[in-house]
Amino acid sequence: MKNLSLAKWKSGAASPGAWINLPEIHTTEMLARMGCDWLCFDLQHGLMSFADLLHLIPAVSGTPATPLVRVPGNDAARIGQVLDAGAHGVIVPMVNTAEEARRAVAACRYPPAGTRSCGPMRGVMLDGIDYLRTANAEVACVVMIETREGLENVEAIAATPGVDGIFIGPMDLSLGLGLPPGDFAAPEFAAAIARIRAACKAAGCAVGLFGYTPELAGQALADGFAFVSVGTDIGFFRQGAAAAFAAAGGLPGGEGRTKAGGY
Ligand code: 3PY
Ligand code: MG
Repeated sequence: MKNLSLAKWKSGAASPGAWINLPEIHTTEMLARMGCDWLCFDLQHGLMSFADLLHLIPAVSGTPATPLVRVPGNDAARIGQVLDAGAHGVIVPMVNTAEEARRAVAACRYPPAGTRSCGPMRGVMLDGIDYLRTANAEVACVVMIETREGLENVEAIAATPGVDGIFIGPMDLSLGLGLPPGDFAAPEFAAAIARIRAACKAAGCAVGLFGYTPELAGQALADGFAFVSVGTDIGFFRQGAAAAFAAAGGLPGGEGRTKAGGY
């Protein structure tokens, strides 16, 4: 198994990705073929189940997009299941301490490096026994910093052996800092981002960001973030539909009744 996105994050090449919140095989496959470097299937907040994931990951096999999964929590059993289903990496939300980061890493690695149990259904189907030789180095373990406690411990979390990347959840982080939701211009928020970036740089781990708008995402990529989500399937649909109706003279009822924000 070769994780092309992880290699990019390490080399410093820009790695734009997209978030998948809907259990739709064909739109997922389309996005995977549009140049996304990676896709993240969201089992935490996305409108999909583990059973859906079993169909979504094969839909991107053979495309350039690396399949990642945001798991609902730091649960070794769930992390093992999504990796066995063919994810090349996990994004673990709400990691607050180095001990929690160690637990996430252990769940991603076979012994002696970790505690992952052996049963890689899709990995062995695609790569045979080679999967077991390569998985520990190629599976990406990404932990999310999105609370005040996580921020306070970010240096120790980033330095935890086996943490390949830190992904910033800007909405939870701004709420956790007591800022108005989405106030990404607040000085305290900017200072938090700078601290996380400095910790990642010192530890040599990649730093990623959930980009709430394509403009923020582009700025972050240009600014040196290793991996950034440019949008979500729901957001792309909403933005495309809004632009299409606007170009055709507007919606009969005005602007429409859905306000998905950055999601
Ligand atoms: C956040 O902004 O908190 C996220 O987790 C993005 O999905
Ligand atoms: Mg979050």
